[in-house]
Amino acid sequence: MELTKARVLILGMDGYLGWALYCYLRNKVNIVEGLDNFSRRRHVHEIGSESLFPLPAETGQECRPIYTHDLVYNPAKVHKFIEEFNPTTIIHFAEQPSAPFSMRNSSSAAGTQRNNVVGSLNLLWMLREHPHIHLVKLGTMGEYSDWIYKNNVEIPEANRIEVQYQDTDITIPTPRWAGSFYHWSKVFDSFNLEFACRLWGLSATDLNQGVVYGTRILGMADNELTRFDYDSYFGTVVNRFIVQSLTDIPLTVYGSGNQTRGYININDTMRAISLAIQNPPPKSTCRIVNQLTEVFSVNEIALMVQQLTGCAIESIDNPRLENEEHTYNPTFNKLEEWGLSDPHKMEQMLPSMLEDVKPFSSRILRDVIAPETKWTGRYYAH
Ligand code: USQ
Repeated sequence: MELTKARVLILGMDGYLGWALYCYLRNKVNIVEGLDNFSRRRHVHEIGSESLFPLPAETGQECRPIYTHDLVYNPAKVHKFIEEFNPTTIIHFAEQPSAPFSMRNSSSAAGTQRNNVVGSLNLLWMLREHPHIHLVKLGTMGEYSDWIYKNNVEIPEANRIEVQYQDTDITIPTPRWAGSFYHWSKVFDSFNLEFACRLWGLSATDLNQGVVYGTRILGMADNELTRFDYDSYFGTVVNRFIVQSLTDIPLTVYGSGNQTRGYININDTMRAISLAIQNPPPKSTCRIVNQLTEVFSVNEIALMVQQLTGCAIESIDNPRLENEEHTYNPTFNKLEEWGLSDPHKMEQMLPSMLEDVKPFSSRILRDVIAPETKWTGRYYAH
């Protein structure tokens, strides 16, 4: 599909990626509109933090052009919007994205799975009536587990794998095993998505994204920056380390720091999504794309930030239940096949991130940096 002909609907347009995508696409596609239930703002507020970059109010003159809708509590209203707008592509970001938030208490865990799994299921039932719409759904590399893909075994970029079981070659769904109730919600989503595609002839792209980092997309004006979280719940590791380097708090490396993950700069996330829009899969297909461009351990990232800023690094008790020593060998060929060339290098992006963050250093809340929620259930005492 030509990008200039695309009619794009972004679900979750008020978020870190949603707002950036709107700014990225608005002059490239035929039309882009967006919905949000503004739950991210409420959750970040609930844990005592705020986006480092100030956000416009939800409503009023200066607000973003976002319609307030909720996939869980009022799906009929979203369905009506889809029928009237008639998109060619729906980008589904409308999910609670934080693993630590989902491990905080029963209400956060249930809220995460309700929002993500039920919201996505409601969307799939809407698309049953509109199977021509290409659904681009944000998944996560965290659906795969280093517990399964150990000994340097390749993480596939496919829905199915062939294995030998009891002397017979069989094809099975790609094994997944998550490490938080949030990541489990994405696993459940993926299985529902594939089932619905086969059932109703839908066409979907499940973007299994690595950890995204970055402060802005190219060309974004200072007064339209996307939200930027650095607290222990909603901040991802690179964004957190950049902010921490401006405080006297040493970089919070959890455990040994040898946990290794895939990473992607926010600009490349935008390019990858725009390539997904241009290359819809055939009907009845749920296509898996592993969306990452580089692989690092937490220690490697901490050292890059230290080299840039001279900040201190401290290994603290790991609040999560995760392997700290493991191999990591993901396949990620599709983005390159589509033409995503010369992806940004983290090391080269860190200096500009630091410059973007510095003007807001007086807004840094020191109390939200140390992790509060422990995966095993006990809270850290502060
Ligand atoms: N980590 C630290 N120190 C910190 C924060 C994190 O050592 O201060 C470590 C974590 O223990 C983990 C790694 O850094 O091993 C990544 O943690 P993260 O908080 O940056 O990312 P994660 O919880 O995995 O989740 C994020 C997004 C999520 C997305 C996922 C992609 O919040 O929405 O699905 O990245 S992935 O990690 O590939 O599953």
